[in-house]
Amino acid sequence: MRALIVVDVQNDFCPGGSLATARGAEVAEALTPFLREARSRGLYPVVAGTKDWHIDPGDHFAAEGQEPDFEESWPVHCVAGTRGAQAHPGLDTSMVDAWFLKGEHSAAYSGFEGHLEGARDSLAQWLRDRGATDVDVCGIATDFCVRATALDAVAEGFRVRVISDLCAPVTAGGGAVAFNQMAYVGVELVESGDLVGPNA
Ligand code: VGL
Repeated sequence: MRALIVVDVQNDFCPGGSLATARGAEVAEALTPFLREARSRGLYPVVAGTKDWHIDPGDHFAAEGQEPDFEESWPVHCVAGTRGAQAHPGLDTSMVDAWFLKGEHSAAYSGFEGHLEGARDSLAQWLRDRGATDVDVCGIATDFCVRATALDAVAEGFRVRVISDLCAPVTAGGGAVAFNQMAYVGVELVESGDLVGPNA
């Protein structure tokens, strides 16, 4: 069975947010019809969403008065419970079965570092308990949390595809490098039209 992981489609990673990607809102808005079509075709019996969910993530946030380097230190973003941490309204959250939160007290790029909202279950266990052997990954940001989640999914033994047009990068160059790195470890790169289009 193949599950879908929707990575960090949150307001702060979309235009208007504190760590906006150029294509974040576009991805959120494209995900909703994709998910409706995919689920109506029975493609994804389970859909997991991840959220960056920071309380005090240490040096993941640039220190006050310091410039973030946008590699390891970042503007304040996705603070637990704030609007910036909420799912982007373009995403129909009724399509997501469970949310996994990550990064409360340190940087956490991979959804596999997270835990089920209100519980302790890991994403890997939750997926296996539901019979998932394969996962598709999409969301934000291609070059950080999507990449880390896809690489961990491979390491956890899942067969992994990334839906490239349903991902938004921090930088275009970083996104291209990330796709290469993912492909190198065996992630298959697909496009949403291959999965739900008229010729799918
Ligand atoms: C992310 C940078 C910092 C992401 C999270 O969701 O990809 N990127 N924190």
